[in-house]
Amino acid sequence: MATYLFGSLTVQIEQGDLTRQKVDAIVNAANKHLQHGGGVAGAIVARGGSIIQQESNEWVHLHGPVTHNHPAITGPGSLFCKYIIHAVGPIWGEGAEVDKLICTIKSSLLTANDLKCKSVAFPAISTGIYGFPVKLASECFLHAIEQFSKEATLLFLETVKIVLFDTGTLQVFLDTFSTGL
Ligand code: AR6
Repeated sequence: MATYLFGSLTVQIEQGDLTRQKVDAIVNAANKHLQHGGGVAGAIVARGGSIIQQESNEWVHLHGPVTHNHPAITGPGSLFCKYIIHAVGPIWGEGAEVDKLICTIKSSLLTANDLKCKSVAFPAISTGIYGFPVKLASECFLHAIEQFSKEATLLFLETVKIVLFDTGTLQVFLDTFSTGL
């Protein structure tokens, strides 16, 4: 695990499985209809239970499709967290992907803070099925976390974990956070 400080915010980057994280909130890499079929979303429902899909369906029924700047929130099912923040990253090729991914990450951080979470864990949103290049995504994470740590007032959040499934993605994120932008 590698640790980086952004003001009072600690960022931990490690290899692992998001669905096993003991944090206040995990962030899901969702689609806008919250149909959690594959990738990390499928893994979350497989481990946490179908109640997560049911609560997600209710959320979309009430609020409509999820946007980059307004993630959905559900309970954790049987996972070891208090909340799941369902964030929607951009699909590579749809346009303005960098701005959209930064927006997705910042809005998830804000949501975790609004929920008074002390810790939140992210996957590498958009870099799987959505095809976003990993290096550019790692730079978006760095940028979004830097901006959030400078802009946010009344910070409940203390720890941001970035949990990466494979060694290659882990190495790219470590390089980006070690050298800066
Ligand atoms: N823990 C941590 N990271 C994981 C895990 C896990 N258990 N499983 C996969 N990853 P993806 P996206 C990594 O495809 O690109 C879904 O169907 C994976 O290796 O989950 O935003 C949704 O419902 C990759 O690095 O998310 C949407 O339709 C990263 O998580 C769509 O995929 C993100 O990959 C979203 O695509």
